[in-house]
Amino acid sequence: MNIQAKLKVDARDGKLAMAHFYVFIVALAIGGLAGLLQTLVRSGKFELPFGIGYYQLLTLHGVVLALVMTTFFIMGFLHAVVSKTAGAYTNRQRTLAWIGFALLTIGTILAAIMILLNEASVLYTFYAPLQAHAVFYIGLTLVIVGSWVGSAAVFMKYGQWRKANPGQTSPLLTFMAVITLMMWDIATIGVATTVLFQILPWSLGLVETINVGLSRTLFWYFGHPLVYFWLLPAYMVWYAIIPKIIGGKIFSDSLARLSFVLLLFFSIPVGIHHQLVEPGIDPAWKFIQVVLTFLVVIPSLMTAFSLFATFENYGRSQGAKGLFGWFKKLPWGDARFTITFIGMLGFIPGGAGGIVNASHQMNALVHNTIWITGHFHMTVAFAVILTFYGVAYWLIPHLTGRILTKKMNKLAMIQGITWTIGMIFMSSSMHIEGLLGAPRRSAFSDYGGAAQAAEWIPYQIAQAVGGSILFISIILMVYVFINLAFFAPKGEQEFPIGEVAKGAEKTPLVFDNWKLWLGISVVLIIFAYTLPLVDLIQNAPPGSKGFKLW
Ligand code: HAS
Ligand code: CU
Repeated sequence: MNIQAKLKVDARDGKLAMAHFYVFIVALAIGGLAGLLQTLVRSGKFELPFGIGYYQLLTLHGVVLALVMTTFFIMGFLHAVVSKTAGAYTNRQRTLAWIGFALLTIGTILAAIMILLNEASVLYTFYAPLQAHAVFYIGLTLVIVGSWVGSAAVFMKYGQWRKANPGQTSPLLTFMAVITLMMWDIATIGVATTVLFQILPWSLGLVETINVGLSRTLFWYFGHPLVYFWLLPAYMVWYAIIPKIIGGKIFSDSLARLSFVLLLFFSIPVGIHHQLVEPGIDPAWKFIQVVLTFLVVIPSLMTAFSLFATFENYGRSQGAKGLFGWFKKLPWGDARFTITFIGMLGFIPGGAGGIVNASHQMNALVHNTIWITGHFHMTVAFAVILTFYGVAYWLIPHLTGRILTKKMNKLAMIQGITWTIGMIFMSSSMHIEGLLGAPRRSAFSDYGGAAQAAEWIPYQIAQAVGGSILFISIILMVYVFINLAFFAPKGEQEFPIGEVAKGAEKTPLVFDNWKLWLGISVVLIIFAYTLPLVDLIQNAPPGSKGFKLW
């Protein structure tokens, strides 16, 4: 075992990470409740009390879960991982990280207030010409700026490590954290640009109209890499932490790094695959970005390959025989493993659905239907979140100096399994209902008794059943979280970090060559976006005034 693996995360950095996780769990509870109520409304059997609007609730659900819960978990996780693998933060780095946390929190509160006041029922996608109160946009901008400040702490730590260890390859998890945040920082420039230069002046009333096509394109320039900002931390766990939990080895350090570098290249110049049915973008650019989208699938296939190799190598080292004998040797009783593994499994249909979405002709069938909602629940709310739960079960006790007891491990297992059942119910019915033509982002309606709409109802009821099971799972999660944070017995919970298989190749130093990686990323972005943006500005139709449809 290397020395680092024995070290605990520095106590002060541990507090920093825990602060993020407290917000994570509150966000999960609030956002989950909103989700439950939505599925109940859409079942047609329930009406919201106290004049709460369906779209207000949907905005709360989307913002609180997709933006707030994920960002807080990810920033907390990355700080913990970097402090653990590259060494404790300096005071300056830690102060920066805390400022980042404060900005995230203030921004979240501002946005939440505007949603609760029903001034911002615009769904989570800042989608012009729907227009929210300016304070909502200011709040979300602070969330982004907060993540920038937090990422500065990570970059500084990485730079310090490089200086202290010349000629050495950086720790794998720190390297992955740097790529994740680099991608995020480049991506958020898009949404920051539309918010600062278009949406804010327009929502403040300084200008009358907005260039909708341009704003949406800048939004999706960010919106696609946003989903990889959720996925990459899960990949960090799959590549570098799960091997240790099962007692195996990382299949290849270089392959893991290469797939992260490819994700940096191809995550950003693909946002137009969300706009395949929008006017104003030349079909040639849609085609090019779809090709790039298929390239971003490759590192995920590499990930699948590498995970299978890790599992199989481990099983065979334990004497497994035959094609799938290794499967039986995996530690199925360990919630840290099993829950995460189910997440990986869910990513197979989740990713396959993404490939359907990205295929132009099929996109025409599924776009704006609830199939898409099914897709992103399968990816982020299933694969990614199950992985985050799996992390919470060892990281929270590690940071609070407690342990995951057998009893809590069992509860954690039930939590993961209820989540799985709930999500399978909900997400598969969404997929099927979408193929039957049911729209996304809409409250219950029988569409004047239309026969087609009647076909959707059984699936909507199945979604409500799934939503209810998911909510039970959230209650269990909150319970286990509180136990691990405050009540579990004191002890030392391991921070599992995998080692590379013996005899594997030495990682080439080129992986720490950021000029090269950033250079290629920027060239790809300029290639994929310059002409579409120029076109959207020069040939824009008259701008749109703001709409408040709620
Ligand atoms: Fe997506 C829409 C295309 C991945 C999330 N996506 C969305 C939206 C969200 C989202 C939130 O091209 C909706 C946004 C909105 O509000 O409008 N998506 C893709 C493609 C991928 C993809 C090509 N999406 C994700 C991930 C997400 C996510 C990841 C969140 C975390 N998506 C689209 C498109 C749209 C879209 C279009 C727009 C649709 C429209 O019209 O609006 C790919 O990256 C997927 C690649 C993944 C794979 C799977 C690899 C499998 C692995 C697991 C291995 C398991 C093992 C264990 C080893 C090819 C790595 C197995 C063991 C055994 C024993 C079997
Ligand atoms: Cu996308």
